[in-house]
Amino acid sequence: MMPTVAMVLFAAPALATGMHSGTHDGHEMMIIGQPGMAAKVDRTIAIGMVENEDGSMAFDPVSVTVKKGETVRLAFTNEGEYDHEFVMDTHKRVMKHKMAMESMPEMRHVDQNAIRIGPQGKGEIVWTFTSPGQFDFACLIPGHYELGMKGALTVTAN
Ligand SMILES: [Cu+2]
Repeated sequence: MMPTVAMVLFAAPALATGMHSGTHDGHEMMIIGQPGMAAKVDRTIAIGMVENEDGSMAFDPVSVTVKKGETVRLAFTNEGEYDHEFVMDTHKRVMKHKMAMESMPEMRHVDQNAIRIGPQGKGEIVWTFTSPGQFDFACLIPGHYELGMKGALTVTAN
């Protein structure tokens, strides 16, 4: 397990300014976890972003299972001809983010739990999963979710 040093660092300014608990400089403590250190990576999971001939889009694989405390390199390959993104969060927060993206289509994620990748591009997120539970991942570029770009992320307790 990673020590929760960030939690301590975030607590004081949040209280001092009356900001929403856990928010500091636009970064929130997320229940799904926190950015991990490359040196601590336990394993790599390759995730493709795929455009199918029938017009549907998908992640490959569509479900990912990790363990609480595990640091994983999520290695993305955009195999298509459009930009795609990956965001992982609670279902509720993914849906909230989806609505924001639909009202501001040019919005770019600056969140650490998200990445946007151009056609034929590659990218990665190194992440430490800190809470067991059921989470979503999705591409929230307008229309892509409906075309199939969503998946399930399970964090097991051990
Ligand atoms: Cu997409």
